[in-house]
Amino acid sequence: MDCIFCEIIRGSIPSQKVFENEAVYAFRDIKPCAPVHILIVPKAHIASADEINADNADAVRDVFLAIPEIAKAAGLTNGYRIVTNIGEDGGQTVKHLHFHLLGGQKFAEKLV
Ligand code: DGP
Repeated sequence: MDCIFCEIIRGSIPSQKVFENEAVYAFRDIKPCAPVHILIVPKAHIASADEINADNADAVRDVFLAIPEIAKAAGLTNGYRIVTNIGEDGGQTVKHLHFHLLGGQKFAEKLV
């Protein structure tokens, strides 16, 4: 399977890793949209949040357990935003479930 994030997790494509455990990998986004822009991905290949089910939901749990540690290590003591894009209308470009951790600024726009 051709998946750029699986290759990043394997190390065959280089990345600026900020966190790793047995289930989760986190690295700096190549096109940052904020002073801190980290991608947090489960190591298991899941195409998007639309593919989450009872058999693979642990991957999401593992990601969210890692988020506070990643945010703290990035110095985000005043809050941050987590975003996941899903499918065409959601603007997803990489078909491996990932969560954008955005911070280091106060976001002016509130989508929701
Ligand atoms: P999304 O549009 O939600 O699917 O986000 C995909 C993000 O992945 C986008 O912000 C750019 C980032 N990205 C794509 N290719 C690479 C890569 O090779 N390395 C890194 N670090 N980030 C990448």
